[in-house]
Amino acid sequence: MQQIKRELGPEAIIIQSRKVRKKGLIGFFTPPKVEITAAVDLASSHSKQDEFGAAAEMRWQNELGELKQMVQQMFALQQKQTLVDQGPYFPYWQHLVMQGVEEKLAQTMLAEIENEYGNGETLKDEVMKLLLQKKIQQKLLTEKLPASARILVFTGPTGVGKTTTLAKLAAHLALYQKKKVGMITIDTYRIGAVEQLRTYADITGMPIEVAMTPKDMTRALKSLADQDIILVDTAGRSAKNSLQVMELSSFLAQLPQAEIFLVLSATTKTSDLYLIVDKFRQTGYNRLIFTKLDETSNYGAILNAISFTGSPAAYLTTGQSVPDDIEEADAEKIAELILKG
Ligand SMILES: Nc1nc2c(ncn2[C@@H]2O[C@H](COP(=O)(O)OP(=O)(O)OP(=O)(O)O)[C@@H](O)[C@H]2O)c(=O)[nH]1
Ligand SMILES: [Mg+2]
Repeated sequence: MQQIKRELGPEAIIIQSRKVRKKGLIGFFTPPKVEITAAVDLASSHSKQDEFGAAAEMRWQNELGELKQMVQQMFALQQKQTLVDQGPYFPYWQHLVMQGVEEKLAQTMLAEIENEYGNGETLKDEVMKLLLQKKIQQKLLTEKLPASARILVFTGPTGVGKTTTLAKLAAHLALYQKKKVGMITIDTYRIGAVEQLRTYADITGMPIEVAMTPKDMTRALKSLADQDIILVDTAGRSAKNSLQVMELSSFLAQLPQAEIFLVLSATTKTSDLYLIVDKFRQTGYNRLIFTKLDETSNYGAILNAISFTGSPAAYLTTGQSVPDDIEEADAEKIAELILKG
């Protein structure tokens, strides 16, 4: 059988075998021989080989894919382990994560520092702190309001401090920049919302308009035409209610030139912030405001939201007091907060 397979290949089959003796007397004294007839079905052997080849190739490709994935996972794990579990930068990573900075972002920042400045040596603690401060600052986009800004809209989830922040900013613009400030509210949804803003308007003597519909917005804007700057308050919308967010977006479509703030609370957990910033994207917000910094000691969510959206932060608010508890967003200060906790 081995001889047949050697000569004809693994597909060979035995068709016939028989014992043969040499003819004549001598045949009785010598052992019988075996005569084998073997054949190969070339057609079926080829197609089988093709099948075998295709299946083998697929198996190879699968195995190769699995192997590639394994190598990638091992590489990622190794990177994480050297950096996080065993590496000298573990305490920094741990601190950032405790501050609410997303694990991956913390890891990226430390890896970037190591690549940029490490030269294969462990960086000293003082140097590391400075570099980390710089790195966080780099990721924290902040942007002041352009001088040309005329219509400012405050959007965001419920209860984050939109109306309060609007009132704080209105007072600042009027007091320190001597601007003529007008207010519009489209929050006719919540009982007392109009009154809340009207109270601020009355105290500061600013004109206020209420817009019930997107069309009404044009009228409200016209009646405030002689104001330098107009602040628009909107109803808090749940990121999980698509209809509410769409309705708000159609209102804002009437204000193509507006600066749209997405107001976020620094106390909101990162996974919820991601949902909010994604859902509100259709409103066209171009700046973020973080409120209630006084109510948390974890400032990582601010960094996460900025780096996730790529939108800069314009203001931070640090308490309920109108108009005092508001400041322009400063990357250096936020980075310090994240580092000091
Ligand atoms: N601690 C703290 N409280 C704040 C801050 N900003 C606003 N608040 C409070 O948060 C609560 C809600 O504020 P609002 O301004 O009414 O919030 P809103 O986003 O307009 O709420 P809705 O219009 O209902 O969606 C109020 O009690 C504010 O005083 C802040 O920076 N720190
Ligand atoms: Mg409000």
